[in-house]
Amino acid sequence: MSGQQIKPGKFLTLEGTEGVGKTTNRQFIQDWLEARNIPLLVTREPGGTPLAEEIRELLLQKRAEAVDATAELLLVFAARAQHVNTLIRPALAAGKWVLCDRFTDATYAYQGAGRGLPLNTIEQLENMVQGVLRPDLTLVLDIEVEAGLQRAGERADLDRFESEELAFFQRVRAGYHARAAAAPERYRLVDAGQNLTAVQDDIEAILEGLL
Ligand code: T5A
Repeated sequence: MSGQQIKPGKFLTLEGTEGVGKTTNRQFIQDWLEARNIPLLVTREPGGTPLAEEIRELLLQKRAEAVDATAELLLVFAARAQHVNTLIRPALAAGKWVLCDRFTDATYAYQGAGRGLPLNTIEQLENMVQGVLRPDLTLVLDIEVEAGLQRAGERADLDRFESEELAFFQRVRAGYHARAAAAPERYRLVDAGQNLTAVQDDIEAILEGLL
């Protein structure tokens, strides 16, 4: 089942480093698509189902014990397997569009570029968990790492990822750039350092192109 691609709906993902504005713009995209009567599931990773949300808590919680990078990777994909097979795939098969706040590109960026795990290991897990399922379009919101962290830091207590050092997020950002450059047909880079109106004008132009 996991190898099958039954996908009348479109699968859109939102990516970027910390505080780049994914949540803010996810709402904008949701409103834009719903105003055009597109049946839509909005979800996020890690998470999206009760079990996957519990795994999200495990991943984000700050803890005294150092978290092994491979353990982190496997938790991310355990959550994703549940999410893909019980929520995303059925929604796409029913003709809905799916808008997901982060997906496997985040794993390549955070666990791959950020933590330094081999990209081919991530690819193997991606194939195992998703079969041939890949997003149709990925918006990478891009901003200087420091500016994004400042936006995120203004809000709440920092989680385990947000507490990483600057160099980690610079590797993550470079990881996103590399993914986008390698497959320009699937990725759209949006300058998220602009004011919100300008960011959303850019996103709207991309969505119009998609329709
Ligand atoms: N993770 C995830 C992995 O390591 N591997 C994986 O495979 C996956 C899927 C949680 C963590 O999980 C890790 C990566 C993450 O560290 P998350 O909750 O999606 O993932 O990540 P966060 O980046 O922490 O999400 P946030 O909700 O903190 O940030 P957002 O959604 O990017 O930012 P948002 O929209 O809340 O905006 C932040 C602030 O900036 C303002 C907003 O109003 C808000 O106050 N803002 C702007 N201000 C000025 N101009 C603009 N253009 C603005 N846009 C937003």
